[in-house]
Amino acid sequence: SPASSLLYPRASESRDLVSLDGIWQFRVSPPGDPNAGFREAWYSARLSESGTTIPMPVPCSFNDITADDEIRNYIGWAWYDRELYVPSGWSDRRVVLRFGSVNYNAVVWVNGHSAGSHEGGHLPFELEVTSLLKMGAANWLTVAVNNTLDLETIPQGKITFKDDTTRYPEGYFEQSYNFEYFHYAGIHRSVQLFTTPLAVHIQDITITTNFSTDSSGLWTAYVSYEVDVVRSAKASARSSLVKIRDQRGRAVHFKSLPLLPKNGRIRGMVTIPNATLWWPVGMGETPGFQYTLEVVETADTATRRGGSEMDVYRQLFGVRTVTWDSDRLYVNNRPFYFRGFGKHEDANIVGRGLSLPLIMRDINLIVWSGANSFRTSHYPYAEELLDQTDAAGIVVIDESPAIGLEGFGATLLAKHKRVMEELVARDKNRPSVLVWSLGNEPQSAEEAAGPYFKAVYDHTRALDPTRAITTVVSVGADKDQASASMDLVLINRYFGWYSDSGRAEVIERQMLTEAAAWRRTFGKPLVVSEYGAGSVAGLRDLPAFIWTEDYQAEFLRQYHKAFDKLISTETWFAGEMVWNFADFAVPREYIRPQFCMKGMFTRERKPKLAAYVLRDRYTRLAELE
Ligand code: GCB
Repeated sequence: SPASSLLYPRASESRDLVSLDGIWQFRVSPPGDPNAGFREAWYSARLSESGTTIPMPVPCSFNDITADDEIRNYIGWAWYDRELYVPSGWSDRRVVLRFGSVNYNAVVWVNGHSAGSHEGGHLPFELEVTSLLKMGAANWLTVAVNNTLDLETIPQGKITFKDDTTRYPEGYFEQSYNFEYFHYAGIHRSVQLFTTPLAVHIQDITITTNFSTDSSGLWTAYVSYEVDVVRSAKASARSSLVKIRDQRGRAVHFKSLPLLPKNGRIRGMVTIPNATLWWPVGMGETPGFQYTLEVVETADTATRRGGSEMDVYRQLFGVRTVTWDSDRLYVNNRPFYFRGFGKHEDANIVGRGLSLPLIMRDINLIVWSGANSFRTSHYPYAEELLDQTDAAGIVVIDESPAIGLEGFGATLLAKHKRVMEELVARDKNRPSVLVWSLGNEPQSAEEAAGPYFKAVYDHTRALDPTRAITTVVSVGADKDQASASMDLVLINRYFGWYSDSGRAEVIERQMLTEAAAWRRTFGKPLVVSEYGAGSVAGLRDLPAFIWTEDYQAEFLRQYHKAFDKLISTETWFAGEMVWNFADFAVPREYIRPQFCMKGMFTRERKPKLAAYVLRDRYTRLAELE
């Protein structure tokens, strides 16, 4: 199954990488005829031959690029295509087409031939296209993207047809969502072609780590690895090497492995004496320290050239452990307190599209604020961002796109399990990911939510025994059916905003009462994963008034009073994450003015007053560590 292999596409001496990012051609389906492209086989030639196209950047959301309301709010099949050439030297290579993320459904053709499809935004997929590409000639690549959400997609949405033709045009429908952020769509992350040798390739690598310490305080690391190797029918194994390199590229370990006669999994364990551990920022002298596991697989070929072929892949990893008990989460046996953010992938113009400048700006602002963590609310974020959290020692709660779930039927469960497989396959080697979040704010008071979340938990636990698992909830402790199966309890609370709006004076008491109730009910570590108030940047008042920067700052201070009490009196209060890092786009609605204004930073990443309040607190908490 494709989910078992999602190694990041990395060039090496045996692997070429070609980016297909750039300006593609684009068209949405004609109004009222969503299947026109399939019926008329738009993929059988260049898209521009079956109708008008417009240029569209990839990676990017298509919504905010044009001045056209129809494209901003488009729901249905949107079509992309581009031309591409392949180096002639690729004729004896295996070629894989990889999409970092397409939201939501993607169907792909190469030169008019079906190459495969994928359901679900925010996670990568690979299609082997070796036999579909023409070397030394123009090729064209067509992608049909459908962003329609219903009760059997993850996340869910609803389509309501407005049948009253005295009030709505023929065929008019409304897409609604089980979530409160703008439903950006399109080819959101990079599209790449990469090659491997034909005779042999490294399909997957899984690394887990442990360590011991001796009387002189030196660490010995134990690095376990599994390498999935695939050889072509006629090839035979010649050699299999594993090296571990430190950050300066020095080989600290070298091992020649026994040869596998057949395709399959090679397992091994190596010891690194005097090892350097991976620590979260603020917790050790080496935040974000990583090693590289280098795998070299060589096979004798029976091809016309004879000889042998070699595949090389380099996988970063950190040496660290994650454990938990009924009080806290521990990194390398030391208790970890989350001081973090809820975030979004969201920015002007690019929407949810990959933006490296934005990623670096956000990482720098997170570090500036003194935070040590964030949650990928409400879907998996770009791998390029997680490369930076690994390297900087910023802890990640890695959330699936399962937000606002309801119904909890068998089809949804199967898809949810599949999403967790893809997420774990993609991020399992990342040291910064300490927790899997199965989803955010499901209708977890429904009876069916109990067995449903237990099933998703068990499935995820079997995929990865090494990380904590949670589901972020918003119903009351007396009603919630999900948290009983989780390792950590994460709750979202909006005292002083959605209840007692604008009344900061009741926040502290309510937060303390609430925290105690969750502890009493579940006896597990508790993290407040959302609390936040909207503010319009520049709107000020004294005394503070709802929607001003002053109220947002005061609102935070009141929560912080409660958190400080919990920190000093309770062993089980495990962290706080403010909602939200930055203002972000929301659907068409009247309670928020185009954006959720709860950011510490504006959507342009300029600080509001609250950013300084938070920074003072997080830096102080960091100093106490
Ligand atoms: C929540 C949701 C988050 C929203 C936030 C809000 O509880 O988890 O997605 O953006 O509230 O601002 O309403």
